[in-house]
Amino acid sequence: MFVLVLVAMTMRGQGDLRLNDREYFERQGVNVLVFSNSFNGGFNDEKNSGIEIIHHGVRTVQGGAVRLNNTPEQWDLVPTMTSRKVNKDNQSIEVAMRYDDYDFDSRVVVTAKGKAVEIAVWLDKPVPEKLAGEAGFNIEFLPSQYWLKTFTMDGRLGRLPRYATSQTITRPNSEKPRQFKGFKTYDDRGTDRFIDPMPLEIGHSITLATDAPERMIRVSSDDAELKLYDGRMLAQNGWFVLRSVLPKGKTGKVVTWTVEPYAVPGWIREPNIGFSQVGYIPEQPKVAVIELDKQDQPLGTASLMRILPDGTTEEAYKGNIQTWGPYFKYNYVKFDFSSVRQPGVYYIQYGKTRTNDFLIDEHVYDKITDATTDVWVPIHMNHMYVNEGYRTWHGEPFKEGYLQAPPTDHFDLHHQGETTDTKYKPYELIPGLNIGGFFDAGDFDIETGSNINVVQNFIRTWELFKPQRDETFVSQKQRYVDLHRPDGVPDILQFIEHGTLNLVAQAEQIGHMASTLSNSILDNYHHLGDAASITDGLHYDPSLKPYEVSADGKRSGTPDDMWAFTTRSPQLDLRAATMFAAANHALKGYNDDLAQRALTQSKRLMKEATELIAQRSASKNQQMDDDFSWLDGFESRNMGAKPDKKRQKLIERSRKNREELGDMATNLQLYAATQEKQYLDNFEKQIWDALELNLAFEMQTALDAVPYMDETYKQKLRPYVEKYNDYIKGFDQNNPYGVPIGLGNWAGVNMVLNFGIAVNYAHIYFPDIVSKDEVYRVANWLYGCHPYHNYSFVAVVGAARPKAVFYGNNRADFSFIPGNVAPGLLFRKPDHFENYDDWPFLWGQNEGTIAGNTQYVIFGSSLKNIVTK
Ligand SMILES: [Ca+2]
Ligand SMILES: [Ca+2]
Ligand SMILES: [Ca+2]
Repeated sequence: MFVLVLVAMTMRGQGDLRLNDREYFERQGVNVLVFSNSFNGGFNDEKNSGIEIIHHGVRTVQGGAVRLNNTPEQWDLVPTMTSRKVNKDNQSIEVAMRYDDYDFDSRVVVTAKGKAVEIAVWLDKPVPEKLAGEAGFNIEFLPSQYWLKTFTMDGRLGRLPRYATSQTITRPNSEKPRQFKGFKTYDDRGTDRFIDPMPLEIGHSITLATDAPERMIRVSSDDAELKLYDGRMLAQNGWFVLRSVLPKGKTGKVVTWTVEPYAVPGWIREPNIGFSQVGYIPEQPKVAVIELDKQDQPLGTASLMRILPDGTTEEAYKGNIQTWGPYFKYNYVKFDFSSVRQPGVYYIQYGKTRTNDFLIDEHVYDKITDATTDVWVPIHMNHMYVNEGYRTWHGEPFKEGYLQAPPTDHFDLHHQGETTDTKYKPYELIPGLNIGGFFDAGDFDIETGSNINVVQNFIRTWELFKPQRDETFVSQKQRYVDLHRPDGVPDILQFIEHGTLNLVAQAEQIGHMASTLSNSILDNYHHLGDAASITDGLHYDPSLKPYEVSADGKRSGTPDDMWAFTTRSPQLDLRAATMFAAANHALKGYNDDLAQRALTQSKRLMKEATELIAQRSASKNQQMDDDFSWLDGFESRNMGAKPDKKRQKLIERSRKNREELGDMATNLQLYAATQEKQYLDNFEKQIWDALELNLAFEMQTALDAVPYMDETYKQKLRPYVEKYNDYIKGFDQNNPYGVPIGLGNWAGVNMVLNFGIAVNYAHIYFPDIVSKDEVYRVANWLYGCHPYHNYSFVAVVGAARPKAVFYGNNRADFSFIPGNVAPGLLFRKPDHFENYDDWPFLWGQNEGTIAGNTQYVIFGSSLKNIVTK
């Protein structure tokens, strides 16, 4: 038996695709994943699911599934995976998927066949009549890795286009498969027809990237026609699509493909040397983390090379490589060159791999917040015209204001409940909301929760560090912002004012906080371009025909006005109350009128929300807490084992205290604003339980209180900070990079930034417990010491190699807005980290948000403060 097995093993080709322990097909250079990541439906097609191929380290293929469109867009229907069976004996994975909207089931079986996989689609019942000719098996290829590459289809040569310029037809809307919740991604301009792309090529055997071995892949089918499409014809974030339409009236094995990704013989992934692209100050720890292919043999040493002023180089330091070990799919080693302190220009040489150069210098962190505050933030100011030199970033958006949302569902995870909770009728204009506020990064709505965070983040920066920087002209009267034009007012104060203006208007006009001020129609939600052209600036008048304008030029029949989603959430009101109290404090002496309005709303909302929370059932509160935790990126909050009895008691007491006394962070801010001692007492009655319950999460609030408290408080906090220091150091064992790494569908820079800010504050107030060396952990990670590549996640001044593309509102230009902070590394199950730097469109890895980027301002300001001391 043993001999037979041995023979069988040797007969199986060296380097054939085989199912591994993580349930995907693997050979060196090729991973074929079959629904390790399934379509989750949140934002529908996120280009992250189905059958995926990681080809020589890059995820170049995804979306393998039965789909209902030639080139599916986001918001086209995605299948639900109803079962997934891994069969090691057959070397196959079978996935069943279903479209509930059409009562349509199918199965896909992927089987290893030598260096290829066979993909077969099985039907137990024929394709439903309504989908005949529409349902097909698709896979999608990453445009930025395939454009300008050659291909052959049945021997005919071609080159994949850099630009979307293939042919299309239009068809009646009645033939279009339903989109997500019945929304429409397109404005058909009254034609009642949708656009359908035509194939670039049709045949039975295609080889893509014949000129690039690392991307070369062959797909053939005897029983079905292969059609190649360009998904960018409908949407800038589309991919190249290869598909076979499922035959009508047939059951059984209806489509069979053979897919063979080419593997470069002897290929080993190039080491990824993670280091800070911003550089290092002389005294700080300097440790590069080197990510290695598991087939790679670690070297014994690496060198730090110095570039001399005459252009020659010398070896500044040679040191041993230390092993960290495996983490997910790669192996990690470290190179510590902390002993090098001489200012200069350096690079790291590890075997044949040489990094780009970086600085060691006293001043490397001096400008780390400038691009964010001078450029990124002002560009995201809503309801303003924003100019920079010769360029207009956007005109004044949403001049027609916001209408009361009717009870409705939404495409950006908002919904308006049964009642509006306001005095306004559905579609009625709510006056005064088109003022202030910040765009939600990749889209142009006002997410109230994020805007609250923005104002709070600026206030924290202002109160602690008082940055006087003035590089921005802001005129609320002219509704005009001009970059790089000082106007005598510190920019941070103007940003606090701008955010507060919108939020106070919400509280005053609506009576409580709106969950969001957002698009009413999907076809302008995905807008890319000038924000001022999203709506027509005219009030919607349903008595006019679509696209018709009234004689006085003030109203139109185009239903494009934005909506206010007003379902009342006392939790959100509480958060607003906290922020308003702080805003009062910050704005006093600069804009006294706004400061007073903020305080009035703070006290009212605090009282009403606390009463409302007490009224509503505990289970409902929990539900809402969960809803908001997603927005904040605080998923970790709800993680952990089922609480024991003692913990359960603590939770009960905390909830009761919160109901009676109000949120503790709110109380702290109210104290800061009013100096009324009762707020401080309310805070102190809650903070210790909170620290017992969730030290990592609550440490920041505890530290925020230090400036207002006496020495006794600080002494009582000491043991918690000691525990927190253990928590910080624990990350050295958790992963090679020493920071919390998120594994969610959003890459989680918020979590890393929260951690970084808390560490910085802990060091500022307790330098004898949390040492200065700890404050560089998050800086290193952000500026390039992380998996996948070593580019700075922040488009920061000083970085030698910042990321080149972000999911900002200019993403269709494959560009970015200076100062942006990417979420970072997107984790794809079961073991792949990713951050595309040639493809901006995946929000989970490349979208900088207003909350995250202003958190970064606090982080950067506190780091600068520590370093320059
Ligand atoms: Ca949004
Ligand atoms: Ca200014
Ligand atoms: Ca309008």
